[in-house]
Amino acid sequence: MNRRRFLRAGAGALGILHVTGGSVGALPTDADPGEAAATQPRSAPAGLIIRERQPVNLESSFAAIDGPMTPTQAFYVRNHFAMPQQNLATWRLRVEGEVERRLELSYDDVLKLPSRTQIVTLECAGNGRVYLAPKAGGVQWQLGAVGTAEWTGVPLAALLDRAGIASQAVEVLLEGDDEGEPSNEPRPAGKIHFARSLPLAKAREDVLLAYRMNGEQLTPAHGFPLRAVVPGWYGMASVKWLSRIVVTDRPLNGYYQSTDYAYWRREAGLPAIRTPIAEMRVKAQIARPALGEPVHAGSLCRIFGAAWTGPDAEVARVAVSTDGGKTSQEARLLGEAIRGVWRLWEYAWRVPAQPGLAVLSARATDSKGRQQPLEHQRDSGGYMIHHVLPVDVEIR
Ligand SMILES: Nc1nc2c(c(=O)[nH]1)N[C@H]1C(S)=C(S)[C@@H](COP(=O)(O)O)O[C@H]1N2
Ligand SMILES: [Mo]
Repeated sequence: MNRRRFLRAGAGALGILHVTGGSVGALPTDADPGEAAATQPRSAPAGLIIRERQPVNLESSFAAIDGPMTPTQAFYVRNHFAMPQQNLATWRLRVEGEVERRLELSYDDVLKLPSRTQIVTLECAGNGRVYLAPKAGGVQWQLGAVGTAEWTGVPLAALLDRAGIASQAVEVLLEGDDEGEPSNEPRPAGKIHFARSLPLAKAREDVLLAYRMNGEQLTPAHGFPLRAVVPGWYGMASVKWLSRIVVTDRPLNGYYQSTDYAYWRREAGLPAIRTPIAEMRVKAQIARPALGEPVHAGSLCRIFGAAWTGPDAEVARVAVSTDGGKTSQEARLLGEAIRGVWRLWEYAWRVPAQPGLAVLSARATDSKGRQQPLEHQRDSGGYMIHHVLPVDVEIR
């Protein structure tokens, strides 16, 4: 399915349901407009909320989504360190380790390779962290550390083929050019680069090394000149400012897949295996009405949002509840299912005639039968937050 059809499908479907009497025309641009206003300096890029200044961490307003694609200037930014200066004249991408031929490519060399264009949704593994109780450390994201863009670049598989993978290869390490001192213990001494390792099978399957985002040159914040895009995996795998690829003959256990971006997998009921976070978990988010947003008594209110899951499945259904989870109804899935891409959905809610509070929730199930849990799984720490999040709205 091409981009134009995808865009038309999403945008067209969004226009079908006409809401009368609701407050859709006067929506806040963030789930927590008060806080957004307080933390938004004049220099903030339009449509983004500052979560951290140094390093820069910005989230988009999930309540403001109005179609399947996230414009680049509204796409969340997640940085662990200061953004590295990149000089195209001296920039090189190195491919080394368990390969037959080491490669060293200039930016022009990369642009000359056969390219592919693909729509992919990225979600930060910490998206939704602010809603955890007890609180988890880290950037306090609301719903906006997720977005969907069209990426153009070189398939990682093509580069690996050029280099020639040795038979003993098992993982592919992607290293970014940014560096700094990580914060969580245990940690290595001094500065390290942001880096993540992928199993060889995933690296060869569908990973893209992108230099364009939404039809334009990749911006510095999103990894210029080159970044990985790993479909269906949480965002930490999509290494920005990519400068080195190392093929390894054993699984790596780097800081960003053991201390950080890892969780406790249980074996015989025991939290036994520290496991790197990988595939996205099935999840639906309500964009509108936003938290605390008033809706008109007796009106027809359009509840809508997006849902996504891991790379091996599609969103099969989204069940919407307007009574705190007692009963639920099927939402209508919009557009077409594309693996690795979120799917917008909507539900026409007849708002009760009596003023009061209503508790809305959405619960997604994917084509592999996986369903969102009702509670956060504590072994995941502050990551993979995909439990059902009720949204309180006021009926006026
Ligand atoms: N080099 C580098 N790559 C990185 C990061 C980083 O800090 N440095 N952050 C990762 C994380 S945690 C996420 S969620 C995504 C965010 O991509 P974005 O900033 O383009 O939205 O980039 C990933 N790639
Ligand atoms: Mo992330």
